[in-house]
Amino acid sequence: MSASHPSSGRFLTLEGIEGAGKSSQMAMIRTTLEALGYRVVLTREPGGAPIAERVRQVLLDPDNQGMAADAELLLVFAARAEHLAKTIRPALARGDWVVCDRFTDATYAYQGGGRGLDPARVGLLETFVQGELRPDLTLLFDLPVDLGLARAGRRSAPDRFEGETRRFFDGARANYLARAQAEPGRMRLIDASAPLEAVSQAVAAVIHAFARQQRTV
Ligand code: Z5A
Repeated sequence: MSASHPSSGRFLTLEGIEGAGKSSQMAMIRTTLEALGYRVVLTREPGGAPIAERVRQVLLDPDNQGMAADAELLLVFAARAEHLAKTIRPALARGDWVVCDRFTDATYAYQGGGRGLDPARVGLLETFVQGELRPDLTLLFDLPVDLGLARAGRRSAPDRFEGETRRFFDGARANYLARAQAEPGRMRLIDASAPLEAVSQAVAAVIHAFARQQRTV
């Protein structure tokens, strides 16, 4: 039983800067966990529930370039409140394992490290919206900013975040790395600059070790 929520489900999150390769690993993580006998819900932020997906559109729309940083922070948490209520908490209560592409570490990294907002304000909203709920395991996909941006740039037209400065992404990466150093039990670093197959192997190893650990507690 996790200390972070009163259910038998587990809450796993994937984090990293733009183009780190998180989304590319989601299907493999599902397959790995299902093979171990768990029911799995894959989801993402911002989004993961119908109204939260609409908030995501507002957040990512490049036409909203002038959005105030505080408005962005509040929209991120509004979407998260909806996502928690409609998707994450019900799944954990059923005993499912939830795997979420980004969660509140991204808010510390992007709105804190990137935009320069006071992390104490992020912390206030984190407690308000989540209560005691925190991820049980977080995989941080780390790679140099230039490599991540180059990978992301090979895809579709840039969204509102992809148009940000190099300094913004440097701040986000530094914040992620500092958080991983501060919480080594929860956050595991993955070398995301490695080839896809090597990243998949590293991720699978972490997932297997975590699942083994859960069976012994
Ligand atoms: N945001 C925020 O500000 N605050 C918050 O609290 C939250 C989010 C929750 C969501 O956009 C934006 O919201 C995000 C932060 C902000 N913006 N930024 N930056 P999103 O969901 O569209 O973006 P994303 O999460 O960054 O997804 P992404 O760019 O798609 O990154 P990814 O999922 O980590 O990468 P990927 O799609 O798996 O891979 C990218 C490309 O690289 C793709 O072509 C792959 O085939 C390729 N790839 C993947 N792995 C490899 C390896 N190992 N080698 C070579 N090529 C690879």
